[in-house]
Amino acid sequence: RLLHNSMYFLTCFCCSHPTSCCSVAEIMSVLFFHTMKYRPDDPSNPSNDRFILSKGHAAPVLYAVWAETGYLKESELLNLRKVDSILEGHPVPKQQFVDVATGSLGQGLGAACGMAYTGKYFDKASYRVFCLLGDGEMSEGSVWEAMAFASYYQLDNLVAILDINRLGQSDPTPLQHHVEKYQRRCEAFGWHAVIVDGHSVEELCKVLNQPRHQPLAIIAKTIKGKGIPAAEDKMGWHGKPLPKDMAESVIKELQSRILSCNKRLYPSPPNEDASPVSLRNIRMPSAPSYKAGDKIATRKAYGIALAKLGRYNEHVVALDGDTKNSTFSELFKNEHPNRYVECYIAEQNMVSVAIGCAVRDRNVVFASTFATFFTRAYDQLRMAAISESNINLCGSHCGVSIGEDGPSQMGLEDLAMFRAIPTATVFYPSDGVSTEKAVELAANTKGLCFIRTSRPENSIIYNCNEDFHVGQAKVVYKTNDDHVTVVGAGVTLHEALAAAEQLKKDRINIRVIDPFTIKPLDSKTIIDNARATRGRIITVEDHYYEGGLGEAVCSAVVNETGFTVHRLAVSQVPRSGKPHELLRIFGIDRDAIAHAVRKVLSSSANAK
Ligand SMILES: Cc1ncc(C[n+]2csc(CCOP(=O)(O)OP(=O)(O)O)c2C)c(N)n1
Ligand SMILES: *[C@@H]1O[C@H](CO)[C@@H](O)[C@H](O)[C@H]1NC(C)=O
Ligand SMILES: *[C@@H]1O[C@H](CO)[C@@H](O)[C@H](O)[C@H]1NC(C)=O
Repeated sequence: RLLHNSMYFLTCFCCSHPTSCCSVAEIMSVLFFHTMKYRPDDPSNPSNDRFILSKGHAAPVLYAVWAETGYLKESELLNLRKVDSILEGHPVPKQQFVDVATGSLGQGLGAACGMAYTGKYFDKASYRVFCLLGDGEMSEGSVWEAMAFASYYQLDNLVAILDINRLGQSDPTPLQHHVEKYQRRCEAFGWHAVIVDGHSVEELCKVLNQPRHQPLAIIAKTIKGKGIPAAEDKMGWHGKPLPKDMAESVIKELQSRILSCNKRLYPSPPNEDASPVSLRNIRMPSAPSYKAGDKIATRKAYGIALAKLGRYNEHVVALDGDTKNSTFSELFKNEHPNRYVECYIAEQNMVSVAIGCAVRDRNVVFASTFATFFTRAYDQLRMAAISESNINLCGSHCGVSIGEDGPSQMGLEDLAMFRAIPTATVFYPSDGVSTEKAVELAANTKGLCFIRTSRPENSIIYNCNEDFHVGQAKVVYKTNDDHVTVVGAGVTLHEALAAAEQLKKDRINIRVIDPFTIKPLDSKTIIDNARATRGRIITVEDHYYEGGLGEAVCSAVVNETGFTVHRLAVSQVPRSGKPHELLRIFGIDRDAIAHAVRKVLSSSANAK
């Protein structure tokens, strides 16, 4: 029967990764028709065992097994990679049997960890999580971050199958067929590791039946291109379709063997012990309780808000990477220790675990670290968008305003990074009230949400009953006769307000806008208000020039005639110092804003 399903993926040979599929034909057959418990007619059933194809380029073999289960029509396989087919070149969640997109190698096991953690500790259900990895992929550090996480949290419901087929794309893998070296590495990371012949159905069945007390690594020695005589264990065939005559002879050989086998296998159903979860309407039961004039850092307001959200919504979970007493996710942990996952200093894995925890709508996930450390997980964030994930990320310590710790700790590219993600919403709250609203909105907003928080304490500027919406800016300071519109966020909004007071003494009035979300940006409020100031806009941000608030505003007003946007941002790699010194040196403090306002006004006076 397994040969029969091999034939299905042979039908996909026209244009994909045949040799990468051939090495795992027996592994896939055993997993899907012997080991895993699931409902083939309901691939996303919460009680099903989970499968993640970390080596996503072997997608055709995944599609082949789902055709073999009857879920996919065999004829659909012939549409592989066509623009109107769901069968894309790599797995994506538009296929109901796919939880997370794969194809950027090294990320599947981290997501599998999030799913296994959820199964064991949140759902307390019996489903298992199986993840198939390539040996070339084992060079990715993120794989080993996940290995460490799985053993630390004793994820005995997690099985990693390593397809040791010796070859990568352009070269043999560093360890080639030295399976014992893989075994020692896995054991050193706290896994139970077993070497098997990956083409022996019996050996695979036996090892998968063993009782488990640790995460299990099955180190499967395989042959890349197995079953295609001319390509077996040979360089030069990765990702290449077979020539027609070669494909035909391989198919013929398989068909002759299939004729002698007419037994059909069916997977066993799961134990129905993962209950459905509703993540709709994750609400705060009461308004924020800040007093006008109180001072609080938005990072702290984040922790307070998250703990509060968790108090009333049992499916809210928080992750952090050993920065919880800086990001203030610690406040959540103190109140809800069973729903806090310490991911330690492994930000790539933290994002993958977050994605895994959020699949099948099991949890509302918030993961936090310094904004700048999300840069090293950008590939994971990009894949989160492709995975249609709804995770929420909070990045604290944005900008030069963190002060003394210096540039290695300052988030200065994070707005650019998150703005570029198509499914992302970017919150940049400026006080405690708006931070609490951002947390509540993020929990209910589809796609990726990023909340940018700051270290300095700033005054509460909003009334606790103020209503906030995604894409709705606030005019926080105005008169009937304003000359310039200033757009600032976080610390620079407070600097803009101070500049407004300064300028008022010289009878220069400015309008100050808080965008609240940088993406989507409230173009209408900005344009309408800037019209009242003759199209004069100044943006000021604690971020590098490229890709931040200023560029967002520029693209919003690009079609307005007579508008000018003057941008203030950080133009060089900063240094240590006191926050107010750094804001001054890098030209984004109240004096710099007041100076820019005067300059804009004098140049427009000269132009007359
Ligand atoms: C992060 C990343 N880097 C590079 C690639 C390009 N790539 C696709 S498959 C492949 C080789 C994979 O080798 P291995 O993991 O051993 O899988 P095999 O095809 O041998 O089963 C490479 C380099 C990728 N998809 N992702
Ligand atoms: C975090 O907690 C540790 C351990 O208590 C402490 O040493 C450290 O100073 C704290 N860091 C911050 C930023 O408060
Ligand atoms: C600017 O105008 C072009 C052409 O009409 C339009 O396609 C585009 O969406 C406009 N951009 C903005 C930001 O309004």
